Amino acid sequence: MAGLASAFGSGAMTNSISEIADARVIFVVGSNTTEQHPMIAMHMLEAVDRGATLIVADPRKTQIAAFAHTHLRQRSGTDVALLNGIMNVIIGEGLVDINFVRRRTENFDEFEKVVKRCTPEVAEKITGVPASDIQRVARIYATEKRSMLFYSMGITQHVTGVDNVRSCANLVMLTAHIGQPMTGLNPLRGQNNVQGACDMGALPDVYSGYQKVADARARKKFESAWRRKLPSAPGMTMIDMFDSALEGKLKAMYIVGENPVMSDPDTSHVIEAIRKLDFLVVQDIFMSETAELADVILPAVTFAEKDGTFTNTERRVQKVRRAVRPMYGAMPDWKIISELSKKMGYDMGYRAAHEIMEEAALLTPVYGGILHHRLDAFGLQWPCPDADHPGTPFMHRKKFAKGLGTFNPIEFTPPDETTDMAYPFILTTGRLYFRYHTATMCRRTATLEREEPECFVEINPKDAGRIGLRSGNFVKAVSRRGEIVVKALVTDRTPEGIVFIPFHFREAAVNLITSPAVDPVAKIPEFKVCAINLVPVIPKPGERPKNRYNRKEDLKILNELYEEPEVPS
Ligand SMILES: Nc1nc2c(c(=O)[nH]1)N[C@H]1C(S)=C(S)[C@@H](COP(=O)(O)OP(=O)(O)OC[C@H]3O[C@@H](n4cnc5c(=O)[nH]c(N)nc54)[C@H](O)[C@@H]3O)O[C@H]1N2
Ligand SMILES: Nc1nc2c(c(=O)[nH]1)N[C@H]1C(S)=C(S)[C@@H](COP(=O)(O)OP(=O)(O)OC[C@H]3O[C@@H](n4cnc5c(=O)[nH]c(N)nc54)[C@H](O)[C@@H]3O)O[C@H]1N2
Ligand SMILES: [Mo]
Repeated sequence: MAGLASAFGSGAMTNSISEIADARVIFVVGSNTTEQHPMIAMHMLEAVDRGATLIVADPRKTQIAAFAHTHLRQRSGTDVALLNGIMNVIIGEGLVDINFVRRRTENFDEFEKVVKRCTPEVAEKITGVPASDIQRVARIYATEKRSMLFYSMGITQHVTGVDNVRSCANLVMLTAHIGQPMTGLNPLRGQNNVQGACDMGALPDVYSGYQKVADARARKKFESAWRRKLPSAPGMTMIDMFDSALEGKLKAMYIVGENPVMSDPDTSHVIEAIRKLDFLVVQDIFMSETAELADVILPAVTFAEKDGTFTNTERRVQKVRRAVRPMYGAMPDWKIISELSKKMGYDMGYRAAHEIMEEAALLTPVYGGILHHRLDAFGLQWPCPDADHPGTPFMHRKKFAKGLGTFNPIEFTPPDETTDMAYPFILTTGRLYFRYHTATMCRRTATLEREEPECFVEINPKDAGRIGLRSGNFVKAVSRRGEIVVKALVTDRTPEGIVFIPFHFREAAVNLITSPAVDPVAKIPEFKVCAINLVPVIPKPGERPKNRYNRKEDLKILNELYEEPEVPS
C-alpha cells in the first residue's frame, strides 16, 4: 500500500505503545483493535481500567467499541465530516491550543474557514452521529492533556483515505496533542514488517528513510553508493501496474510476499491483468493463488528460518533470529534477490543480513545508528541518527520533520459508490481475529480452521427481516463486479444498511465484488465501501450452493486448480 504521509511526517505511530496505559483519553478511529492489534488493545484496556476515557468511531459495534464510553457510529466513509464537526466544536468553544497553533503550524485561517461551516448539526446530517455526541467527544478529547489518537484501515481504505488521515492530523495539531508523551497521531500498522518495508523504500517514490526519488541530492547519494544511474521519476503503484499490464504496456512482474489475486480489489480485473503478462515471477513461502499463475516460483523461507529485523508500528526495529533450519532449496528473500542480481551482472556482495543493515544505516539518516549488535535486548526506535543515540520514543517534540505542521482545509466528499435501488447495501470488508489475510498461512492449522471455518456476511436484524434471511441461510452478494455466495450472520454488530464480509476465504473471495476505486494520492483501494445487493439463495436438499463469478476462469483458479489446504489432524 502506498504511504499515507500525514501533514507532518511519515506514517508511523508518533508515540509509543508503552505510553498507552498512562493515557487519559484514547480515541480510536476505524480500527477493530482488540481483534487486529490485540497486544495494543491490551494496553488500551489497561488505561481504561486506570480511569481513561475510551472513544471509538466505527460504524460496526466491534469488541473495542463495546468497551467504549462513547461509540460514534457514523455512516461508512463520512469520517471527514465527523472530524470536522469535532474540530468545529473545539474552535467554537475556545478549546484550541493557540500557542501551539501560532508557534508550530501554518495555514490555520484557510482551514478554519472550512471547519466553521461544518457545525455539529451539519456533521450529524452527513454522519448520522448525534450532534450532542460530537460535542461531548470534542470537549473530552481537547481538554484532557494526555489524549492519544489511533487509526487504522477503517479510515485509510477509502477514496478519501488521505483526507481522513489529514483530518486526524488537523485534530492533533489543533489541540497540541503531539510532541508530548501520551499524545500523538498513531496509525496501527498491520503486517509484522510493513513499517520496515516502507522505511526501506518499498514504495514507488522514496528510497530508504523516505528520501525522495525526485530529490536530486538523495538520488546522487544512492547513485554513488550503488555505482549505477537511477531513475529520477517515481515508479508505479501496484494498482497502476495492473492497469498498465491490462493495457499491454507492462510485460513482466516479480511479486515478493504478496497475494494480489486474493488481496487486491476487483479480482477478475487482477487475474485478467496477470494473464496479459508475458512473464510472472512469484517469490513466496506457500503456493498462493497468485503463485498458481506464475511462470516461475522462487521458494522463500519463513520468519522463523532467517536472520534480520522487523520494524513495528511504533518504529521499533527488532531483531529476528533463525530458529528453524530452512528446507532444502528455500532461501531468505534478501539472498534470492541478491543471487538474482548477480546473475544479471550486478554483485551486491552481501554475505549476511547485518551487512545490509550496515549499508542502510550509512544511507538512511533516521536509521543511522541502527545496527544489529545494538538491537539485542529491546531493539531501537527510529529516528536514531548515530551509534550513540538511544532512539526516539515520541516524535516532533520541538518541531515537525518538515518544520511547521500544515493545516489542510478538507471538505467532506462521499465514497465512490453510493447505494441505489439495484445495490441497496453498503459492503464493508475487513478481518477476523482467527484469520490472517489471504489465509496462505492460517488455513493450514486445524485449530484456526475449527474456530472460524467459513465465510459469512454480517447483517443487521432489520435488514435481514426485510429480505427474509436468518442466520445460517445462504445469500448471494452481488456488486457491479461480480457475485459470491456466503452464509448470513444476523447481528446488530453492523448497523442497518451496512453489511460486513471478511476477505480471508478463497471459496467466497470478497474481492471479486469490491470496488477498484482508489484514493487519488495514496492509491489505496476503497475496501471499506462498495454498493451491493443481497439475494437469498435456497439450495436443493443436501447441496451447497456454488459460487458463480463474472468470468468462468476466475472460478477455476479460486476453486478448482487450487487443492484444499492440508489440515494437520
Ligand atoms: N488476526 C488478524 N490480525 C491482523 C490482520 C489479520 O488479517 N488478522 N491483518 C493486519 C493488517 S495488515 C492490518 S492493515 C490490520 C488492520 O486492522 P484494522 O484496520 O483494525 O482492521 P479492519 O478489519 O481492516 O477494519 C477496521 C475497522 O474499520 C471499520 N470501518 C469500516 N468503514 C469505516 C469507516 O468509514 N469509518 C471508520 N471510522 N471505520 C470504518 C470496520 O468496521 C472495522 O471494525 O490488522 C492487522 N492485524
Ligand atoms: N477486501 C479487502 N481486501 C484487502 C483488505 C481489506 O481490508 N479488505 N486489506 C488490505 C491490506 S491492509 C493488506 S495488508 C493486504 C494483505 O494482502 P497480502 O499481502 O497479499 O496478503 P497476505 O496473505 O499477507 O500475503 C502475503 C503473502 O506473503 C507470503 N509470505 C509470508 N511470509 C513470507 C516471507 O517471509 N517471504 C515471502 N517471500 N513471502 C512470504 C504468504 O504466504 C502470502 O502468500 O490485503 C489488502 N486487501
Ligand atoms: Mo494491512
